[in-house]
Amino acid sequence: MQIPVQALQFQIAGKPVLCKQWGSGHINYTLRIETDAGKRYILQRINQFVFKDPVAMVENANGVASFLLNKTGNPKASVRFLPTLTGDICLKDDQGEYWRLYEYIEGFCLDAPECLEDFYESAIAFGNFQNALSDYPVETLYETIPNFHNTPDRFRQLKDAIAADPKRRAVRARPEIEFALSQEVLGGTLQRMLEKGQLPLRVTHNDTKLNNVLLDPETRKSLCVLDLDTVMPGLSAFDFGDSIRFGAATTAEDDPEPENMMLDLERFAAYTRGYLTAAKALTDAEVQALSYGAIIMSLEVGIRFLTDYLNGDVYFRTAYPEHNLVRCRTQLALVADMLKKWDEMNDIVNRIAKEFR
Ligand code: GN1
Ligand code: MG
Repeated sequence: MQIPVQALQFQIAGKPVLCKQWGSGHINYTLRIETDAGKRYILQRINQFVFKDPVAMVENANGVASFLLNKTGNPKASVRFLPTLTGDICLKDDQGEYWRLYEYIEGFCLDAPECLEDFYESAIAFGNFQNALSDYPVETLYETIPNFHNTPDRFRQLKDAIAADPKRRAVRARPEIEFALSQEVLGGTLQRMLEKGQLPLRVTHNDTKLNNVLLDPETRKSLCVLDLDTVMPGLSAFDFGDSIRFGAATTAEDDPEPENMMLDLERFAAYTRGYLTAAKALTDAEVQALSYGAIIMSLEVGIRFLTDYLNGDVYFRTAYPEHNLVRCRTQLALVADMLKKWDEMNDIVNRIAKEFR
Protein backbone atom coordinates (compact mmCIF):
# COMPACT_ATOMS: atom_id res chain seq x y z
CA MET A 1 0.00 0.00 0.00
CA GLN A 2 0.98 3.62 -0.43
CA ILE A 3 3.35 5.03 2.15
CA PRO A 4 1.71 7.88 4.05
CA VAL A 5 3.64 11.15 3.88
CA GLN A 6 3.43 11.34 7.68
CA ALA A 7 6.10 8.61 7.90
CA LEU A 8 8.62 11.02 6.38
CA GLN A 9 8.12 13.46 9.23
CA PHE A 10 9.77 11.22 11.82
CA GLN A 11 13.48 10.69 12.55
CA ILE A 12 13.69 7.33 10.86
CA ALA A 13 16.72 5.68 9.24
CA GLY A 14 16.45 5.42 5.46
CA LYS A 15 13.62 6.00 3.04
CA PRO A 16 10.33 4.13 3.54
CA VAL A 17 9.82 1.55 0.79
CA LEU A 18 7.10 -0.76 2.13
CA CYS A 19 3.97 -0.28 4.16
CA LYS A 20 1.19 -2.57 5.38
CA GLN A 21 -1.66 -2.49 7.85
CA TRP A 22 -0.68 -4.10 11.13
CA GLY A 23 -2.20 -5.80 14.17
CA SER A 24 -5.76 -6.33 15.31
CA GLY A 25 -6.51 -3.31 17.51
CA HIS A 26 -10.00 -1.83 17.60
CA ILE A 27 -8.97 1.76 18.22
CA ASN A 28 -5.95 3.23 16.43
CA TYR A 29 -4.99 2.82 12.78
CA THR A 30 -1.68 0.94 12.67
CA LEU A 31 0.84 0.50 9.86
CA ARG A 32 4.20 -1.19 9.61
CA ILE A 33 6.77 0.68 7.55
CA GLU A 34 10.03 -0.67 6.16
CA THR A 35 12.87 1.49 4.91
CA ASP A 36 15.66 0.93 2.40
CA ALA A 37 18.05 0.96 5.37
CA GLY A 38 16.49 -2.31 6.48
CA LYS A 39 14.71 -0.69 9.44
CA ARG A 40 11.10 -1.35 10.45
CA TYR A 41 8.78 0.95 12.32
CA ILE A 42 5.20 1.04 13.54
CA LEU A 43 3.31 4.17 12.57
CA GLN A 44 -0.03 4.84 14.24
CA ARG A 45 -2.76 7.37 13.68
CA ILE A 46 -4.36 8.05 17.03
CA ASN A 47 -8.10 7.76 17.43
CA GLN A 48 -9.10 11.17 18.73
CA PHE A 49 -12.63 10.13 19.51
CA VAL A 50 -11.19 7.80 22.13
CA PHE A 51 -8.13 9.81 23.18
CA LYS A 52 -9.23 13.38 23.71
CA ASP A 53 -5.72 14.64 24.35
CA PRO A 54 -3.49 12.65 21.98
CA VAL A 55 -0.30 14.52 22.87
CA ALA A 56 -0.71 13.81 26.59
CA MET A 57 -1.52 10.19 25.78
CA VAL A 58 1.68 9.75 23.74
CA GLU A 59 3.70 11.55 26.43
CA ASN A 60 2.31 9.08 28.96
CA ALA A 61 3.19 6.07 26.82
CA ASN A 62 6.62 7.51 26.04
CA GLY A 63 7.26 8.20 29.74
CA VAL A 64 6.44 4.63 30.68
CA ALA A 65 8.39 3.18 27.73
CA SER A 66 11.52 5.21 28.53
CA PHE A 67 11.24 4.29 32.22
CA LEU A 68 11.10 0.58 31.38
CA LEU A 69 13.99 0.83 28.92
CA ASN A 70 16.19 2.72 31.39
CA LYS A 71 15.31 0.61 34.40
CA THR A 72 15.96 -2.72 32.76
CA GLY A 73 18.77 -1.71 30.39
CA ASN A 74 17.13 -4.14 27.98
CA PRO A 75 16.41 -2.61 24.53
CA LYS A 76 13.50 -5.01 24.09
CA ALA A 77 11.87 -4.23 27.45
CA SER A 78 9.54 -1.81 25.70
CA VAL A 79 8.91 -0.19 22.38
CA ARG A 80 10.94 2.99 21.74
CA PHE A 81 9.15 6.03 20.38
CA LEU A 82 11.02 8.22 17.89
CA PRO A 83 10.57 11.98 17.67
CA THR A 84 9.49 13.93 14.61
CA LEU A 85 11.94 15.98 12.53
CA THR A 86 11.06 18.95 14.72
CA GLY A 87 11.70 16.98 17.91
CA ASP A 88 8.12 16.38 19.00
CA ILE A 89 6.88 13.06 20.33
CA CYS A 90 3.94 13.05 17.94
CA LEU A 91 3.00 14.65 14.69
CA LYS A 92 -0.07 16.73 13.94
CA ASP A 93 -0.75 16.61 10.19
CA ASP A 94 -2.56 19.24 8.16
CA GLN A 95 -5.83 17.33 8.53
CA GLY A 96 -5.52 17.68 12.30
CA GLU A 97 -4.74 13.96 12.75
CA TYR A 98 -2.11 12.88 15.27
CA TRP A 99 0.53 10.24 14.48
CA ARG A 100 3.29 8.56 16.43
CA LEU A 101 6.01 6.17 15.48
CA TYR A 102 8.03 3.54 17.30
CA GLU A 103 10.72 1.06 16.42
CA TYR A 104 9.39 -2.33 15.45
CA ILE A 105 10.60 -5.17 17.65
CA GLU A 106 10.85 -8.57 16.01
CA GLY A 107 8.33 -10.85 17.64
CA PHE A 108 4.78 -12.06 17.39
CA CYS A 109 1.46 -11.58 19.16
CA LEU A 110 -1.30 -14.15 19.59
CA ASP A 111 -5.05 -13.67 19.48
CA ALA A 112 -5.44 -16.94 21.38
CA PRO A 113 -2.84 -18.98 23.27
CA GLU A 114 -1.62 -22.03 21.35
CA CYS A 115 -0.54 -23.77 24.53
CA LEU A 116 -0.70 -23.18 28.29
CA GLU A 117 2.88 -21.89 28.32
CA ASP A 118 1.99 -19.03 25.94
CA PHE A 119 -0.62 -17.84 28.36
CA TYR A 120 1.63 -18.35 31.37
CA GLU A 121 4.26 -16.21 29.59
CA SER A 122 1.77 -13.40 29.12
CA ALA A 123 1.04 -13.50 32.85
CA ILE A 124 4.75 -13.18 33.54
CA ALA A 125 4.92 -10.20 31.16
CA PHE A 126 2.04 -8.34 32.81
CA GLY A 127 3.20 -9.29 36.29
CA ASN A 128 6.71 -7.97 35.55
CA PHE A 129 5.20 -4.83 34.08
CA GLN A 130 3.25 -4.29 37.29
CA ASN A 131 6.39 -4.79 39.39
CA ALA A 132 8.69 -2.66 37.24
CA LEU A 133 6.32 0.29 37.47
CA SER A 134 5.87 0.07 41.23
CA ASP A 135 8.20 3.08 41.66
CA TYR A 136 7.00 5.00 38.61
CA PRO A 137 6.09 8.62 39.47
CA VAL A 138 2.32 8.15 39.41
CA GLU A 139 1.63 11.87 39.74
CA THR A 140 3.09 12.43 36.23
CA LEU A 141 0.56 10.07 34.65
CA TYR A 142 -2.20 11.72 32.68
CA GLU A 143 -5.53 9.89 32.85
CA THR A 144 -5.85 9.07 29.14
CA ILE A 145 -9.47 7.91 29.41
CA PRO A 146 -11.13 9.11 32.61
CA ASN A 147 -13.18 6.43 34.39
CA PHE A 148 -11.86 3.79 32.01
CA HIS A 149 -12.46 0.89 34.41
CA ASN A 150 -15.06 2.56 36.59
CA THR A 151 -17.68 -0.15 36.13
CA PRO A 152 -20.57 1.73 37.80
CA ASP A 153 -19.91 4.58 35.38
CA ARG A 154 -20.01 2.11 32.48
CA PHE A 155 -23.45 1.04 33.73
CA ARG A 156 -24.51 4.68 33.79
CA GLN A 157 -23.42 5.02 30.16
CA LEU A 158 -25.33 1.87 29.25
CA LYS A 159 -28.50 3.18 30.88
CA ASP A 160 -28.12 6.51 29.06
CA ALA A 161 -27.80 4.61 25.77
CA ILE A 162 -30.87 2.48 26.55
CA ALA A 163 -32.90 5.60 27.40
CA ALA A 164 -31.80 7.52 24.30
CA ASP A 165 -31.79 4.51 21.97
CA PRO A 166 -30.70 6.70 19.05
CA LYS A 167 -30.67 3.88 16.47
CA ARG A 168 -33.77 2.08 17.75
CA ARG A 169 -31.64 -0.99 18.40
CA ALA A 170 -32.66 -1.69 22.02
CA VAL A 171 -35.49 -3.92 20.85
CA ARG A 172 -32.96 -6.27 19.25
CA ALA A 173 -30.83 -6.43 22.38
CA ARG A 174 -33.53 -7.06 25.02
CA PRO A 175 -32.10 -10.27 26.55
CA GLU A 176 -28.58 -8.79 26.69
CA ILE A 177 -29.85 -5.58 28.30
CA GLU A 178 -31.81 -7.55 30.86
CA PHE A 179 -28.92 -9.82 31.77
CA ALA A 180 -26.43 -6.95 31.94
CA LEU A 181 -28.63 -4.88 34.24
CA SER A 182 -29.22 -7.88 36.51
CA GLN A 183 -25.46 -7.95 37.22
CA GLU A 184 -25.06 -4.30 38.18
CA VAL A 185 -24.39 -4.91 41.88
CA LEU A 186 -21.71 -7.49 41.11
CA GLY A 187 -20.23 -5.06 38.56
CA GLY A 188 -19.66 -2.38 41.21
CA THR A 189 -17.87 -4.64 43.71
CA LEU A 190 -14.27 -3.64 43.03
CA GLN A 191 -15.03 0.05 42.60
CA ARG A 192 -16.71 0.01 46.03
CA MET A 193 -13.69 -1.74 47.56
CA LEU A 194 -11.40 0.86 45.99
CA GLU A 195 -13.50 3.70 47.37
CA LYS A 196 -13.41 2.15 50.84
CA GLY A 197 -9.61 1.94 50.67
CA GLN A 198 -9.62 -1.87 50.71
CA LEU A 199 -7.63 -2.12 47.47
CA PRO A 200 -4.54 -0.06 46.56
CA LEU A 201 -4.23 1.99 43.37
CA ARG A 202 -1.33 0.77 41.26
CA VAL A 203 0.16 1.79 37.94
CA THR A 204 -1.68 -0.59 35.65
CA HIS A 205 -1.81 -1.32 31.94
CA ASN A 206 -5.59 -1.51 31.64
CA ASP A 207 -5.72 -3.36 28.32
CA THR A 208 -3.98 -6.62 29.16
CA LYS A 209 -5.15 -8.72 26.27
CA LEU A 210 -2.88 -11.52 25.15
CA ASN A 211 -2.39 -9.77 21.81
CA ASN A 212 -0.73 -6.89 23.64
CA VAL A 213 2.17 -9.16 24.64
CA LEU A 214 5.10 -9.55 22.29
CA LEU A 215 6.62 -13.04 22.25
CA ASP A 216 10.11 -14.01 21.12
CA PRO A 217 9.86 -15.97 17.83
CA GLU A 218 12.66 -18.33 18.86
CA THR A 219 12.11 -18.98 22.54
CA ARG A 220 8.37 -18.13 22.74
CA LYS A 221 9.17 -16.28 25.97
CA SER A 222 7.54 -12.90 26.47
CA LEU A 223 9.62 -9.91 25.41
CA CYS A 224 7.48 -7.00 26.43
CA VAL A 225 4.06 -5.52 26.79
CA LEU A 226 2.67 -3.40 23.95
CA ASP A 227 -0.03 -0.74 23.70
CA LEU A 228 0.77 1.63 26.54
CA ASP A 229 -2.12 3.96 25.69
CA THR A 230 -4.16 3.21 28.75
CA VAL A 231 -1.43 3.03 31.38
CA MET A 232 -3.05 4.81 34.32
CA PRO A 233 -3.51 4.36 38.02
CA GLY A 234 -5.82 1.35 38.42
CA LEU A 235 -6.51 -1.98 40.09
CA SER A 236 -4.29 -5.04 39.69
CA ALA A 237 -7.44 -7.19 39.64
CA PHE A 238 -8.57 -5.48 36.45
CA ASP A 239 -5.25 -6.11 34.73
CA PHE A 240 -5.49 -9.74 35.77
CA GLY A 241 -9.15 -9.88 34.78
CA ASP A 242 -8.80 -8.46 31.29
CA SER A 243 -6.16 -11.07 30.53
CA ILE A 244 -8.48 -13.83 31.69
CA ARG A 245 -11.44 -12.43 29.80
CA PHE A 246 -9.53 -12.55 26.56
CA GLY A 247 -6.99 -15.36 26.88
CA ALA A 248 -8.74 -17.91 29.10
CA ALA A 249 -11.84 -17.77 26.93
CA THR A 250 -12.57 -20.80 24.76
CA THR A 251 -13.33 -18.74 21.66
CA ALA A 252 -12.82 -15.33 20.04
CA GLU A 253 -14.56 -12.35 21.62
CA ASP A 254 -16.68 -11.96 18.51
CA ASP A 255 -17.60 -15.60 17.88
CA PRO A 256 -21.17 -15.43 16.51
CA GLU A 257 -22.04 -18.62 18.47
CA PRO A 258 -22.13 -17.55 22.13
CA GLU A 259 -22.45 -21.18 23.25
CA ASN A 260 -18.81 -21.67 22.20
CA MET A 261 -17.77 -19.18 24.86
CA MET A 262 -16.62 -20.57 28.19
CA LEU A 263 -13.93 -20.01 30.77
CA ASP A 264 -11.07 -22.49 30.46
CA LEU A 265 -10.13 -23.24 34.07
CA GLU A 266 -6.78 -24.75 33.17
CA ARG A 267 -5.72 -21.55 31.48
CA PHE A 268 -7.17 -19.57 34.36
CA ALA A 269 -4.87 -21.51 36.70
CA ALA A 270 -1.83 -21.10 34.43
CA TYR A 271 -2.32 -17.33 34.29
CA THR A 272 -2.89 -17.09 38.03
CA ARG A 273 0.35 -18.95 38.68
CA GLY A 274 2.32 -16.73 36.26
CA TYR A 275 0.83 -13.52 37.59
CA LEU A 276 1.46 -14.37 41.25
CA THR A 277 5.01 -15.46 40.36
CA ALA A 278 5.84 -12.10 38.79
CA ALA A 279 3.63 -9.53 40.58
CA LYS A 280 5.14 -10.18 43.98
CA ALA A 281 3.81 -7.22 45.90
CA LEU A 282 0.07 -7.97 45.78
CA THR A 283 -1.73 -7.64 49.11
CA ASP A 284 -4.01 -10.42 50.41
CA ALA A 285 -7.02 -8.30 49.52
CA GLU A 286 -5.72 -7.94 45.96
CA VAL A 287 -5.28 -11.70 45.64
CA GLN A 288 -8.84 -12.22 46.90
CA ALA A 289 -10.03 -9.69 44.31
CA LEU A 290 -8.56 -11.54 41.29
CA SER A 291 -11.63 -13.63 40.45
CA TYR A 292 -13.78 -10.52 40.78
CA GLY A 293 -11.43 -8.85 38.33
CA ALA A 294 -12.03 -11.63 35.80
CA ILE A 295 -15.80 -11.59 35.98
CA ILE A 296 -16.17 -7.82 36.26
CA MET A 297 -13.86 -7.13 33.32
CA SER A 298 -15.87 -9.55 31.18
CA LEU A 299 -19.08 -7.88 32.27
CA GLU A 300 -17.65 -4.40 31.75
CA VAL A 301 -16.41 -5.10 28.23
CA GLY A 302 -19.73 -6.82 27.46
CA ILE A 303 -21.68 -3.72 28.46
CA ARG A 304 -19.27 -1.47 26.58
CA PHE A 305 -19.96 -3.46 23.39
CA LEU A 306 -23.68 -3.26 24.16
CA THR A 307 -23.55 0.49 24.80
CA ASP A 308 -21.66 1.02 21.56
CA TYR A 309 -24.15 -1.11 19.67
CA LEU A 310 -27.02 1.00 21.02
CA ASN A 311 -25.16 4.22 20.25
CA GLY A 312 -24.60 3.20 16.62
CA ASP A 313 -21.01 1.82 16.71
CA VAL A 314 -19.21 5.05 17.44
CA TYR A 315 -16.37 3.67 19.57
CA PHE A 316 -15.15 0.21 18.55
CA ARG A 317 -14.19 -0.47 14.96
CA THR A 318 -16.77 -2.91 13.53
CA ALA A 319 -16.70 -5.13 10.45
CA TYR A 320 -20.48 -5.52 10.01
CA PRO A 321 -23.63 -3.87 11.42
CA GLU A 322 -24.35 -6.34 14.26
CA HIS A 323 -20.69 -6.82 15.22
CA ASN A 324 -20.96 -5.09 18.58
CA LEU A 325 -24.12 -7.00 19.48
CA VAL A 326 -22.37 -10.27 18.63
CA ARG A 327 -19.37 -9.27 20.74
CA CYS A 328 -21.64 -8.32 23.61
CA ARG A 329 -23.59 -11.58 23.51
CA THR A 330 -20.42 -13.63 23.52
CA GLN A 331 -18.88 -11.63 26.37
CA LEU A 332 -22.02 -11.99 28.45
CA ALA A 333 -21.95 -15.74 27.78
CA LEU A 334 -18.49 -15.72 29.35
CA VAL A 335 -19.87 -13.89 32.40
CA ALA A 336 -22.64 -16.48 32.72
CA ASP A 337 -20.09 -19.30 32.56
CA MET A 338 -17.92 -17.61 35.20
CA LEU A 339 -20.94 -17.35 37.47
CA LYS A 340 -21.28 -21.13 37.19
CA LYS A 341 -17.57 -21.67 37.84
CA TRP A 342 -17.25 -19.03 40.55
CA ASP A 343 -16.36 -21.40 43.40
CA GLU A 344 -13.82 -23.27 41.30
CA MET A 345 -12.17 -20.00 40.24
CA ASN A 346 -11.77 -18.93 43.84
CA ASP A 347 -10.49 -22.34 44.88
CA ILE A 348 -7.81 -22.17 42.19
CA VAL A 349 -6.68 -18.69 43.28
CA ASN A 350 -6.54 -19.72 46.94
CA ARG A 351 -4.68 -22.92 46.20
CA ILE A 352 -2.05 -21.18 44.07
CA ALA A 353 -1.74 -18.21 46.43
CA LYS A 354 -0.84 -20.60 49.24
CA GLU A 355 2.22 -21.70 47.26
CA PHE A 356 3.50 -18.13 47.36
CA ARG A 357 2.75 -17.10 50.91
C1 GN1 B 1 -9.96 -2.11 22.76
O1 GN1 B 1 -7.74 -1.60 20.61
P1 GN1 B 1 -7.69 -2.80 21.47
O2 GN1 B 1 -8.26 -3.97 20.76
O3 GN1 B 1 -6.30 -3.06 22.06
C2 GN1 B 1 -10.25 -1.32 24.04
C3 GN1 B 1 -10.21 -2.25 25.25
C4 GN1 B 1 -11.20 -3.38 25.08
C5 GN1 B 1 -10.89 -4.11 23.78
C6 GN1 B 1 -11.92 -5.17 23.49
C7 GN1 B 1 -8.66 2.06 24.51
O4 GN1 B 1 -8.62 -2.54 22.78
O5 GN1 B 1 -10.55 -1.51 26.41
O6 GN1 B 1 -11.13 -4.28 26.16
O7 GN1 B 1 -10.84 -3.21 22.65
N1 GN1 B 1 -9.30 -0.25 24.19
C8 GN1 B 1 -9.71 1.01 24.45
O8 GN1 B 1 -11.36 -6.08 22.62
O9 GN1 B 1 -10.89 1.30 24.62
MG1 MG C 1 -4.30 -3.28 21.84
